[in-house]
Amino acid sequence: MASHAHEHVAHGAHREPAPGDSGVGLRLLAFFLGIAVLGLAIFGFWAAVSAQRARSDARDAAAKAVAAPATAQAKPAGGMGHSTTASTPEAGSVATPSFAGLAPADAAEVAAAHKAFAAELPAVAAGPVAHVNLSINHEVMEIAPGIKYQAWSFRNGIPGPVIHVRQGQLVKVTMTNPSPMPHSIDFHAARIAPDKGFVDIAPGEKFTFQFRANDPGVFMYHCGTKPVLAHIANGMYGAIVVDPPAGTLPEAHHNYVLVSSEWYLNGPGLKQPAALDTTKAHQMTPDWVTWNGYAGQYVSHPLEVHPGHLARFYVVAAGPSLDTDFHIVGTVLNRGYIDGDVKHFETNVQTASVPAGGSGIFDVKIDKPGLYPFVSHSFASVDMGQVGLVKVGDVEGTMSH
Ligand SMILES: [Cu+2]
Repeated sequence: MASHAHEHVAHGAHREPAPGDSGVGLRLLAFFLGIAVLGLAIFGFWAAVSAQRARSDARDAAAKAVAAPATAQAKPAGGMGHSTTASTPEAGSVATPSFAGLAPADAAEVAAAHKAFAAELPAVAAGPVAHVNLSINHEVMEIAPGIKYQAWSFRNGIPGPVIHVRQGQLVKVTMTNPSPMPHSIDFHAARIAPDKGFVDIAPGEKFTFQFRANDPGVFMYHCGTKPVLAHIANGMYGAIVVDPPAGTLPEAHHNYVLVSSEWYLNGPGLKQPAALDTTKAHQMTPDWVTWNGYAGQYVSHPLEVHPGHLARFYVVAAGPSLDTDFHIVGTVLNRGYIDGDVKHFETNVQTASVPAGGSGIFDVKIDKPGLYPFVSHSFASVDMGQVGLVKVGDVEGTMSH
């Protein structure tokens, strides 16, 4: 009975038209169609005017670019480097050509001699407080065999040092800035007012702040000084691993940290160091894409794993702008802790999306000895250097340490 009453009310509420209402319905329809036609006419007029305007803007921009190509390119950073960091390049600026894949004649020897960034997760900080000391550097770094870049870093190397702490530990960060411009540090692992913790540190100054690492997982840290795009693109990023209590994750035999990032060059970087091409960075058309800051370094120096042992990969996509589609060729990831959420995981993952500014923890056991490439399955990134090898067991076929 109650249901009948309900039905009745519902019916009334919907006001379905009675047969005699059809004339009213048609008039309403005609009215709304009339409004729609008028709207389309107005939109059409607006679109035509906009297109006309866009064409004329494009002509102006093209004329400017042709007239003054020199202003369109970022200048080498040199001392201050401010000229390379404009967040908004001049309207109509054009990117330098692609320098992807350039290599000197002795690239293979250079790659073999390069000391690979240590991907092994360092030991966890002991005691109740984890002290993190960072000193900003402006320095020329190699980002691919024979390719030099005017980089900014947190401590002699790109990415910055891997920080490894326990959940609940206090992280005390001391940062000095001997460089000629302001820098800062933004920890994605921290819950802290950014205007208190992530402040700009002036040249010559020292700054200390602390936060409690209450959220377990793996997180990005980076310089947050404007323009952030330039500070990240120049190398100011790293990873912090916050261990959950023992037993939360299965015990892994191998722990590797991989930070992906892309590089936008205003020159080849072969003879002279390249610097940032802001236009390329805006267009997200990198020249190089890397694991731990150097193209292909784990092809010549593979990450070693024992057959059948659990290997864990902590992956952070530093960007500044591209995501990483983590994939290991020849296997399936047993578990994917998406964005480093240690409480939940997906099983049997072929490719895991790691967003720029995000992360993932990936567990895999590989039984059969061999060489297994790890990539971002966005294959343009592979061509630009984002490939390494997992060497399972004692196998031949690549250069060793
Ligand atoms: Cu910075």
